[in-house]
Amino acid sequence: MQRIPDLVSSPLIARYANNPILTSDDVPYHPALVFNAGVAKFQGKYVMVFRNDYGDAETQTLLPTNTTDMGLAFSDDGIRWVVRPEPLRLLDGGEAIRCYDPRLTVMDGRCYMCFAVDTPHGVRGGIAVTDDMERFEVLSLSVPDNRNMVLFPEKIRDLYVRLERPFPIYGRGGIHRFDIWISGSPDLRYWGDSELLLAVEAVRFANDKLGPAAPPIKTEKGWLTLFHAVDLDPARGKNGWEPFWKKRYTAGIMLLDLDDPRRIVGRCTNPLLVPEAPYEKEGFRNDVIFPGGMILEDSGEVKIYYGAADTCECLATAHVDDLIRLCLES
Ligand code: BMA
Repeated sequence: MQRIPDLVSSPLIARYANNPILTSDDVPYHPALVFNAGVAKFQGKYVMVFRNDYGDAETQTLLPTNTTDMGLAFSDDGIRWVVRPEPLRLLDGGEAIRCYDPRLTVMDGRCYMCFAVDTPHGVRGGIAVTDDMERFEVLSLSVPDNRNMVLFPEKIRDLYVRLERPFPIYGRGGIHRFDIWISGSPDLRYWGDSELLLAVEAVRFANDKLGPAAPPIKTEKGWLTLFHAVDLDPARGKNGWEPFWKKRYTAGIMLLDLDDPRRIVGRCTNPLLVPEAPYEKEGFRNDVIFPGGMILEDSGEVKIYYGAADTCECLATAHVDDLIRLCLES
């Protein structure tokens, strides 16, 4: 495996000065970790669904049962959040052990949520829809192992489109070599026409796996699309709360063709955001940036929401024109 050298964030992106924007202290039911949120503008407010993991931050331990659920928060400015007193109820019964890593897409006035579901028979990718952020109807669950699904905010050539990240262990030689795929559906329930979109070996700051990040946003030049990229370095050893953690998660950015998102129009060859701030470098898992939400404001500002160190939720901003230029010129 090729070791990836030190990386730096693009100068075109700025971290919000008062990061993190959401931590476990903001959540009334006391999770130990709050991270990997999906964010959207819905019914006149910013809405956020975030991941909660339970345990004890003082002793740096999680509950042995790996207890995880998702919480809900609302905001008027996308920065200061009011958290709902109870976590969401999504899948009760069946094989679901836990649901996590939500991504939100507003389409035709409804809010869709993609999420991962752990089951005893593998990880499934779920898609649910809500009209009130309280009752969710689950529309589909993939076969295992699949996750990191994100929905485009409109149909393209009459089909709904999603990005996803299956985990083909057997077919990739028994090691982590996981890529981003794209699929279409007439109804958000039956998915097909699946194709490889971006392979891990094409990204020079990854040597392990890739995954879709926030749902793409529409721009004049194409679908602006974030992804996460993972590199592994066996020398990393003890890192974070666990006995060892050898991965680093960075964020990359690309532009997909508006009429045919299976075509990459441009991609920045360097990462957009790399763990550098203390809240990204140290936490439950050190050196993790995991974007799950991206909002294009009328001013041209793009808000990027990301989980930092699997511990808290953060915000970074950039101008949409700069992000497009990064994709087209590097
Ligand atoms: C991935 C997912 C994310 C997590 C990341 C870093 O595989 O489990 O939820 O943020 O690892 O630990």
